[in-house]
Amino acid sequence: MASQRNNILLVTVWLGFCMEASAQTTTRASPQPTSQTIAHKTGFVLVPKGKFLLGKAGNRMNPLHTVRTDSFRIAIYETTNKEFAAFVAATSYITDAERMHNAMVFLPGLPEFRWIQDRTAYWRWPNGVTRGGIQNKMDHPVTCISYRDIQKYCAWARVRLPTLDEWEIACRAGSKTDYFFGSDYSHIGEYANIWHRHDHLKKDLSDGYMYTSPVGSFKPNQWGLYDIYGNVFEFCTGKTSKTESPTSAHARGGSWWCSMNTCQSFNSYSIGQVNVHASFSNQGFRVVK
Ligand SMILES: [Ca+2]
Repeated sequence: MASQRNNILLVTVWLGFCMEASAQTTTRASPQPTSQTIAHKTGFVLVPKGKFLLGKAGNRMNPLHTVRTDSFRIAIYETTNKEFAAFVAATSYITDAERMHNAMVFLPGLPEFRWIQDRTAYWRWPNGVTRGGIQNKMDHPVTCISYRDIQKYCAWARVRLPTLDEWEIACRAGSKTDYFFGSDYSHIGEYANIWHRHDHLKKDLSDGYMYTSPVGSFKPNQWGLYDIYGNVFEFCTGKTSKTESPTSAHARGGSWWCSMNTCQSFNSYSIGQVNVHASFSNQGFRVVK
């Protein structure tokens, strides 16, 4: 019970950060690589080294800041159930949710910001065993995996998570606005699987998917990256302050659960926060190499 309370607190804190981050309104400028330098190779986009202005004026977790980065390649798609299944088949890895029975899931009808702990949920049953598995969802992003689980996957696959800055550089694709497609929120449904209803009391199937969608189901950003917003929150490495807890991890881009009235994190600057051992059915990842 204490664990459940802690997880509820975690999601509340995490989503609270999302709300705070997304409440800011100023835009920034950032230089962008030319389109000729962006090459698509075997599922990755090459981002050349450069100097970028990221963040948002007034945002506590992600203020305006300039970074210089080396080139990196970032996956076009979020990591899928099929890819994670290959990792588990090769290593017999047992995830945090399987060991700790602490996965948090969502059901329509819950008040805003409330999720429930389901001891049966883990990546093969991301919403609990009574709500179906991933048999027909192998091309969906893997969920119910923790930040610690992802470190093990990345070591096996010889990839890594993007840093907070790398993720934002790739997300923005040279854009200077709150969204890579501009400042008009009304276009979000073209690019992202999100929650379109005012609240979460009833199902929302208005874009075809209440939970996750197959990766690449919506339009990509300017650099050809799909599901940068929505579908699942994407874990990144790095901290937002020197005093941050070592048990804190960050994820970006919002998820299928996020609506304009709740977390709002389907944008280029918001940074979410969650415990490194927590598992949610709206959290996943995208890799870099
Ligand atoms: Ca949706």
